[in-house]
Amino acid sequence: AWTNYSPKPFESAEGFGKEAVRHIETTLARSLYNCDEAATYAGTALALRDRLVMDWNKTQQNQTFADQKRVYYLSLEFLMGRALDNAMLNADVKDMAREGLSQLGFRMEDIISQEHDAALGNGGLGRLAACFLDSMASMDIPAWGYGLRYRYGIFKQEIIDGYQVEVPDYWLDFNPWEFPRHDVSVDIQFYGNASKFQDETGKTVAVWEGGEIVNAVAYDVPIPGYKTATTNNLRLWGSKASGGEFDFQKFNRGEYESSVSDQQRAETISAVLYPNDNLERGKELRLKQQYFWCAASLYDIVRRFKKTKRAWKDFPSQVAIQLNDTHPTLAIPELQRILVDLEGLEWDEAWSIVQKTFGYTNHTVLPEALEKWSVPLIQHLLPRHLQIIYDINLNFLQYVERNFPKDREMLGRVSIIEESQPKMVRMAYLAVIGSHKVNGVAELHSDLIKTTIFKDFVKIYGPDKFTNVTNGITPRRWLHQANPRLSALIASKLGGYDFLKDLTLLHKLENFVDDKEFRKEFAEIKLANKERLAKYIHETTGVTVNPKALFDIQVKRMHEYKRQQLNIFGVIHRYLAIKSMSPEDRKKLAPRVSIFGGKAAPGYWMAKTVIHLICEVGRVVNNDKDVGDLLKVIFLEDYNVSKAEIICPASDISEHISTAGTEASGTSNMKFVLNGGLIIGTCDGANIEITREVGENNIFLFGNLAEDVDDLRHAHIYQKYELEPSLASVFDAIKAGTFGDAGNFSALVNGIVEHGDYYLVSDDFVSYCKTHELIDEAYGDREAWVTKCIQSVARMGFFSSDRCIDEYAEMIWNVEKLVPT
Ligand code: 26Q
Repeated sequence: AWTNYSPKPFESAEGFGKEAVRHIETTLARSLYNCDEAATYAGTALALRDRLVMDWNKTQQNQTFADQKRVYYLSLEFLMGRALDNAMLNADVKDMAREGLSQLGFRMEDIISQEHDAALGNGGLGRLAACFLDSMASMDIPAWGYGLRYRYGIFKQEIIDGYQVEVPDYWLDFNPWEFPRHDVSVDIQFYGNASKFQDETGKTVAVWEGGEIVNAVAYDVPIPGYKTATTNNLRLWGSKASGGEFDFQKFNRGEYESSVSDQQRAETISAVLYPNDNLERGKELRLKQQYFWCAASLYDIVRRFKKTKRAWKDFPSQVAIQLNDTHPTLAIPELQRILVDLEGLEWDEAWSIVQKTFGYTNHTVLPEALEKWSVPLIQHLLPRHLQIIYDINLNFLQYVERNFPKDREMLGRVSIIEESQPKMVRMAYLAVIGSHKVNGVAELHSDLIKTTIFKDFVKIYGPDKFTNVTNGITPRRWLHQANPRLSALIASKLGGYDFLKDLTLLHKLENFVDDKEFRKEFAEIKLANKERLAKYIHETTGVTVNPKALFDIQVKRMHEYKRQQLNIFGVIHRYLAIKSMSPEDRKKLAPRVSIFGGKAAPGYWMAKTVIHLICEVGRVVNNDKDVGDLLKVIFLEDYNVSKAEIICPASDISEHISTAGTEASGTSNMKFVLNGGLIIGTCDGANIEITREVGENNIFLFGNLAEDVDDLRHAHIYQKYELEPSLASVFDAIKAGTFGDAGNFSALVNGIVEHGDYYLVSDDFVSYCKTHELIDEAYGDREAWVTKCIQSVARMGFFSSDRCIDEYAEMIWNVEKLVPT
């Protein structure tokens, strides 16, 4: 427990400073005379790391000897952001370190910002995995994350002449947070042939031979919990050629080039994160990444289990594996293969172990995001796994046939194999069949998967296999770290920082909603956070924005379903309104800053078009003398975790405006409200539950409901309809070249006017604009506004990722805490 947890190896600012200096002089071999911020960051990180490592070793030793169940969270993405600030706060030594750094002549903020984000993820799914790691460690849950050690994380985004340009993110130059474990390595097989034969006893056995071998090397990252000694492990696999640097035999035969190219081919597997968010694109390398990581992780997990000398039937009482989306689904046939082919278990016994071990989290209902791999590709790369998948399917379909003899159609619908040309393996179905629980990530989403993509499976398995775990965020990073002043204000009223470990305690803030001093301080903090963002905007874009204006922010991956286009059309509508006003009327208007940020997948042309439109509108509006402070339009380059930490505390309104039924949950909605901002949003994902918590008066909802989306889409195709005049005038302005060459945007406009408006922008446009007028009005009554914000913060307790982890631990993993001793 924290109470008998003694901080070592340093206990004072001076002690910390000495440790940092020692590392700068010895570990880095740098003279203090040319010690810059980069070297100081390194020294600080290494000093902190020393104390982290002590707790880490102890935790791992404890977990090994405790002989209780562990959770393994398999995710191809961990969007960690920076580690230093988080590690200092979790160990509760930030103030000490700040003092130590200032004695050395440095400012804490400058040192923290030296660190490169660990950007091993695309967006929501990857950040969720990072929040879960923080919560599991903070709650003393014995858990490991398993992922890939990408040499290049998500690309860096530059905006050049209003267009996105992708720049590689080489982040491993200096990474003090990872520990290479060259002694922990696994050979992973690809390609080759699978065959079956009868052994002496007449039993059928399968062998997988030949092909190529790639070596997986473990890199471990410590995950400290908040105010606990528990420090869990994140194990990332790097790929390298099997048998060392390069093939010496080839080298000696003079085949130098081909031995180097073998090595490069192996290293390619963990070279780069696929930059698609919510889009499935079947490339062989992606499938190789998936198998490489699943196989290495399972080998590791099984090896650890075998050391306990327990019977195989105990495996599910020692191991819970959570699949973060379908990306790790190959772990299911891989565990079956290990148990049957390598360990000699009977098929049925093995399969029962497999099903009890896995849980599967679904993050999407978008058809284009549902993972499918072609049968010929799997046959080529993983011939034995294809056999196993076919056997799993056969058993499953026989079971369905026995139980639903009258529904012949069902067999084709639920088969893991889609009978297309070529045949495809439906990974989501395999994940459902191989798991004991399937969960969605918000109530609406969990209901939707039961009535759409997994409808037949609810009939087959019954409704209890399907459940909901509404997403959450870690209050340590997203309140305490991103908004230290608000965190301190809350602590001053609640009598300490306990709320950071039990976020429901925030409800006590309601007692202070009429407290004048508290309200004033709350409003001042928001303004200070807006000033910090305004400064950042000025430094990075050159545009001056008024911190007193209403900050309206939409930051998230660029995607048509998230509807940044709806937002920018609304901004154009506002611009046209301002232009047509008399100077007197303009004086009555509330000034606004519309802020956008987010990356588009490199091949997603429509998303890039929306970025370009936002930039062009910004260029025109920000330079229009008629407009002045009334409207500014900003596109912030390279949105990532560390930028989110500056952006989220600075919003008055944030936009979560996906077409109803398309956003599984959303998690930035939670970050913005927790930081004292309000939401404009559709009835989608977690917005619905946020509304239930904060109250309808504290959120600005608009737009059509999920249940009406099908009919509306149908109407667009089969009925003639008139474009709303307000949206028509926005399109007229675009077509007139107001924002540069109209041809640049014709596909965007035509998608709505001529091609069915799939995301229903035109259906929601009028209510969207009306709702923004309500927001202007509400913001005019600043006292009432502050009340809404405070009430909202007070009611956000539900959205802590600690609550999610409790639910997973209880309903899905059946795992107990292991409190450090
Ligand atoms: C799949 C195949 C090949 C290449 C890439 C992919 C791929 C990669 C990333 C598919 C999907 C993703 C990411 C999905 C994602 O981030 N989903 C979001 O998950 C959040 C956490 O649950 C939710 O809050 C969001 O609503 C959901 O969009």
